[in-house]
Amino acid sequence: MKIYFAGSITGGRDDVNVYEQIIPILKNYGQVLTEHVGNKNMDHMGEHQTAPEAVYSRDVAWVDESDFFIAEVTKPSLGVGYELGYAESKGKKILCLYRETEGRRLSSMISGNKNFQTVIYKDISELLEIFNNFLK
Ligand code: 6IA
Repeated sequence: MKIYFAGSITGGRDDVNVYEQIIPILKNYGQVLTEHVGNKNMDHMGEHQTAPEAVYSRDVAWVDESDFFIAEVTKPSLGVGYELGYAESKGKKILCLYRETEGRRLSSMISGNKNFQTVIYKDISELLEIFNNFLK
């Protein structure tokens, strides 16, 4: 089972600690194609050595070959939004994870899309049950 995990990179690395905790949990279910998203050494400037065209083609190919698409959407990211639309167009099974944040709201383009399963959580410990149900 191949899982594409999406999280903000250029959009800001505020939640990298969260991504870093989620990825090992997902690895219990299958292969996570995008482990670098949780890599603290990759800052908001991304992979400096890799050309944007190469990042784009590789990531799109990974979405194509993934069985499940999971996005942590608390920190808004253009790239994650694009990937979500792309994954939807490819008929992927999609889960969005969002932590309620005071003074902010999740975009209606995510919360209002019936093709996305959107889950609001407070603590990483809640995700196990969510993944058990989603990754069937
Ligand atoms: O717009 P963002 O950068 O926040 O988009 C993040 C999402 O796009 C993640 O889910 C990744 O799958 C993908 N992504 C964006 N940039 C990269 C990247 N390096 N390396 C890997 N995946 C990425 C960016 C390098 C660039 C600054 C030259």
